[in-house]
Amino acid sequence: MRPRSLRVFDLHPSPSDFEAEVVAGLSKARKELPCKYFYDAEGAHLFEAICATDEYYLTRTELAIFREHLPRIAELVGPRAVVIEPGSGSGIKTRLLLEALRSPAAYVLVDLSRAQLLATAAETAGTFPDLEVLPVCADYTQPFPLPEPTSTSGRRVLFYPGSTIGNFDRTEAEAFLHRMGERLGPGAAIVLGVDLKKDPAVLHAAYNDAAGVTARFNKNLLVRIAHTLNADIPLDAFAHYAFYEPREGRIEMHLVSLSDQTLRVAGRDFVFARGESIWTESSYKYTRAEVRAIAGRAGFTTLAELTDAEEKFLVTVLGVPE
Ligand code: AVI
Repeated sequence: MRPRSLRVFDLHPSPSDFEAEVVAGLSKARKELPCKYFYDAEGAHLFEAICATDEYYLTRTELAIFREHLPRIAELVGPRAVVIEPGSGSGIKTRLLLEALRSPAAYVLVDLSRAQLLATAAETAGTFPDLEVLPVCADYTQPFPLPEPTSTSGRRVLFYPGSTIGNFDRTEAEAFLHRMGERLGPGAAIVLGVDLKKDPAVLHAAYNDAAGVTARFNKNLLVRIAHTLNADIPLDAFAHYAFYEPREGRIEMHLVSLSDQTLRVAGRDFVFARGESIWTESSYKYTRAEVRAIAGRAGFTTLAELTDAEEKFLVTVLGVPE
């Protein structure tokens, strides 16, 4: 059967958003950059490489949970589901979910990177010819349209794996879940992957892999700024620095300036003292009880909590009460 043609919903996120957010972030007293900008083509490739490192247990642990528990998830979700995935996500996890569900009606994928979005959409449409694939090019942290499938459909299911929720701070994570619950409506579900709190040494290693892939991923943000915003940034003048902060329950990732230096970015000068950092990402870790509590406050009931034997990672299925 021939795949259907793709209906693309394009909100035209513009390059000037990137420039404005980089300038705003570097202008702060404590410099920071939004982690959503890691994922240009090279960043997406480096992230895939991180997922394959021995130290970054998150991806393979979550995949193993999915492989073991997908029949249960499919039963909870029911037939003719509309699967909505914010962010590019790992193709493997989405494919496993779509294969496990009973006659899913549609797949709505939302991503900032148009090229990546269209490539994933075309690939999914080729693999699942009966599925309506509805790509939305937008920043999903902002309001975006939720296209309706043309055929009759069942539950709306937000698929948010990979502990991407951890890249929001705790207040933002709760607000995001709350907003999504309201958008999706009564009866909808969320399949959410969350990294759990554990031995800090294990967490530390996951963000400081021996081969230096995470360091390259972090520094790639500077490469992107250099290319896109016409800046001259000496990469060896910054160090990758990631550590676990147990009181906040988060990994903090920084780029630390190794000298006094001034960077000219988008026609402006940004002065760095030696040792000054740009905070590039937080990855919050949760206990099972914290996930349940945040989900409850956001208006969800917990339908299932699925973990690996060592409780490294949690996949929770949440429902919006009817
Ligand atoms: C996408 N996100 C959940 C990853 C994380 O673990 O926070 C991104 C990442 N950063 C460093 N390594 C992986």
